Amino acid sequence: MIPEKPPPFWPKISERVRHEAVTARVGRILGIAFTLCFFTGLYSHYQYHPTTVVPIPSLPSWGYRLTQGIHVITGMVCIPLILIKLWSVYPKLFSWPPFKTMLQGLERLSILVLISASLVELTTGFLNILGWYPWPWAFIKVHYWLAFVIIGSIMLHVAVKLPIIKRGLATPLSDVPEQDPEVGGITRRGVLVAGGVGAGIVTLGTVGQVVTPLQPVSVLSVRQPKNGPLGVAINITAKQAGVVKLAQAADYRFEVMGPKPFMLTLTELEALETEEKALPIACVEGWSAMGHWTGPRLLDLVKRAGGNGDSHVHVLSVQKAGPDHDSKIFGPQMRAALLATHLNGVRLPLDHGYPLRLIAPNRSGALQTKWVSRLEVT
Ligand SMILES: Nc1nc2c(c(=O)[nH]1)N[C@H]1C(S)=C(S)[C@@H](COP(=O)(O)O)O[C@H]1N2
Ligand SMILES: [Mo]
Repeated sequence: MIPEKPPPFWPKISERVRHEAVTARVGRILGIAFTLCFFTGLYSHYQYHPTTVVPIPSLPSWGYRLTQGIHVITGMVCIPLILIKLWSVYPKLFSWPPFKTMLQGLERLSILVLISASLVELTTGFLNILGWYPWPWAFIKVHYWLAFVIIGSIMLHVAVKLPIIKRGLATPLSDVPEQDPEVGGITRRGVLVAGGVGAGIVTLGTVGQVVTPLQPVSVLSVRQPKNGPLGVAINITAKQAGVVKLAQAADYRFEVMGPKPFMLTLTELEALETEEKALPIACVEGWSAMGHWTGPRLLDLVKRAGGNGDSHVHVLSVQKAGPDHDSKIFGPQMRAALLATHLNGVRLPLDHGYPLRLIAPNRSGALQTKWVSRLEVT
């Protein structure tokens, strides 16, 4: 008598449901998500390295909030999508011998580059959102250059596979078997639903960090945008930045260097003419929160120091080190910026940059320097 085999631990997946019609469709969504992620990423990179030829506009004020929200959400959605895509071609990845012709060998090599670069890009991007950098290399450089490697290998991949992609997209999904009756196990629809639910959870779980009314469902948001003093999140506290004493020092002076340099005490600073603006803080990590900021216009201070609307301003804080301890601003952003003393009608809390912080429209959060003590106008 033949002993009965125990049922398999994993559901058996029929080879027939790994169909090019499925791969092509998942690939199309992945391609759209990656392209959006790529261009919003390039824009974000430009925010940090703008040129005088094309200065960053100040309108719409929520521009960076939108583009960086899209960047982080599309990037996260790529994670479940790439897993389904890999599932749909999985046996092919391990087919043996690795190649029959030189050309085929090169093509498989390019796929290896594409997959590994994408997985590194997505996981490190995700860990960066968590504020965790467990590697020795410079995140931004690697994240930036890998994106080009990926976009290049995607274009190559699409060009090589174009006939199969066309055939796959032309095949109606209803023609693809749901399940191999001889094998049983998980159905094609089952895999797609699981993937769709995964992508949906990721989107809903993060979109609330940009679209604040959806914040309660955003269980995956690392920083809840409204969870902080005066309903605005904190990226780095005064304690973490090591400025608790410096920012509250009795001898604090605000210095403006330029053709006509001047210096103000805290009392003089607080007596300046002010303006109020509703502007978001939009962090590179994807969260953003709206605030009502009040303070003197940067341009007024620049003019008083002998500069004008075309001046470049280096904004420095009492914090002497750290990646975001200073920033540079010019063009429309500079002309629309405030040096805020108040947030939502209240004197700035220490963690939001007391006594003075830069806030400009359509600007990356990391460049909204807190604890400002000095401007250099050129
Ligand atoms: N001096 C200084 N300013 C800074 C930072 C910093 O590390 N040091 N972090 C920046 C970052 S990354 C963000 S997102 C915003 C967050 O501002 P908030 O903490 O008031 O929300 O502050 C910016 N200003
Ligand atoms: Mo940030």
